Amino acid sequence: MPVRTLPAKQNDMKVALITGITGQDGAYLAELLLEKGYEVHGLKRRSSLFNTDRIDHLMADKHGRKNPRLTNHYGDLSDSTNLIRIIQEVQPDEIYNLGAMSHVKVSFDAPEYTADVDGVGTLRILEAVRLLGLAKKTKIYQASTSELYGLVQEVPQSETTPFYPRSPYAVAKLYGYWITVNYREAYGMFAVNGILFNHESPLRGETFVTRKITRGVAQIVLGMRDDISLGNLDAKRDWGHAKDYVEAMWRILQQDEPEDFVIATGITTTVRDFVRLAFAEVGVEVAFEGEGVGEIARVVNCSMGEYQVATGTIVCRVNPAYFRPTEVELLIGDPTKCKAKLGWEPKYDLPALVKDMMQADVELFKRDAYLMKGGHKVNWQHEQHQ
Ligand code: NDP
Ligand code: GDR
Repeated sequence: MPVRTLPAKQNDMKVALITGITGQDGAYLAELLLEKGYEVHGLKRRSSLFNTDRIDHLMADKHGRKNPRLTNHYGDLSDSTNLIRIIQEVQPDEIYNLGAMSHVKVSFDAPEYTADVDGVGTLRILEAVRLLGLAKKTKIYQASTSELYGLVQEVPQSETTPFYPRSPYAVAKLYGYWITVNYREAYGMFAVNGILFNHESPLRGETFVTRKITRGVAQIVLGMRDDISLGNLDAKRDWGHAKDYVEAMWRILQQDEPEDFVIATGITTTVRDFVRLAFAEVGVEVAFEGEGVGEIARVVNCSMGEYQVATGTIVCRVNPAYFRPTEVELLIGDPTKCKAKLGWEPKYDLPALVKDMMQADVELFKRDAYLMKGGHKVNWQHEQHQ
């Protein structure tokens, strides 16, 4: 008899399909659903390199035995027949549509692809469920975004705030939002939007600003690089922890009635202050001087013996290459509804999030710093930051 580390499928076990399972949220959500006893299926893109780093620990146990409750299927949100086949095979009770070209700045470079995957991709999921006769069985969560609010109409932003998207990404997600509402109203489907404000973690993609900062700060204090270059330091975001936000996604689908929810902390912070907090986490105090493209941050004090960066060193510069053609300046969400109806409360505040990310990135780069000191080359230098 093979030894199983996880129980075999039970008759009452819920089945979930996650698009975007290899992304930040997909990985945390898969972990959460497995803990809750679900059978989990993921939509995974074919890639020329391994792309399951974030979920490898869930796919097999330490002896290499496959997790019988987690199955990945090759597919793509641009491919209707593939989605129909997978949904037919899996017969999911819940679909979490997290797959997307999720980088706002990149969407200006690839607007048509972004519209296809983030906008029409949502339609493909909804239509597959309808065509397969699963409209009454399958609940669908659509990963909507605070980017829908775009140009400020009112603050804090709530479920009733008008949208004014400011990027091809946000316009594509606007379609995803409304087609989800439309299928709910037209066909009585349990199809809902979570309008999530920015959420981050040690698993965050390297080109989003928080992770770019925590990686850069870790590399600076480990002596691997001199500085980091960023774009708009004045942008304000309502940042939470991805672990808390996937819990909210799940709660949204456990409601009796299908409704859309804003998920946010209600606190907003500038990119500049995120930089200050990240350096402070490793005992380095920085001060900003200058303005616009001439703005820099210098080290004014180091309080931890372990990480010394010379006072006066410039550690952050502004590079207009990271500016966006149209920017979203201020996001601050109103979590009143999600707290009242979902009973959702984030466990992480911003300092706890920064601590988690900084600790992970310092640990991640210690080995590379050691190799560099020994004269070896490491491969982070050619990373493209967006
Ligand atoms: P990530 O960029 O980390 O993950 C995106 C996922 O989508 C990856 O698994 C990626 O696959 C997959 N994907 C990309 N293109 C396709 C495609 N054509 N077909 C199928 N899958 C595809 O994003 P997050 O985890 O941060 O976000 C999850 C979702 O939530 C996204 O839809 C995002 O737009 C939305 N969102 C995110 C917020 C945030 O702050 N994180 C806030 C609000 C909304 P691969 O690994 O192969 O690239
Ligand atoms: P955002 O996240 O666009 O809000 O979208 P990102 O971290 O990319 O940018 C946040 C803010 O920081 C400013 N910024 C920089 N951004 C990046 N990436 N790189 C830089 O060097 C830099 N310097 C300053 C940006 O201009 C912006 O104002 C994220 C994604 O996860 C979306 O998928 C999701 O929908 C929204 O959050 C909510």
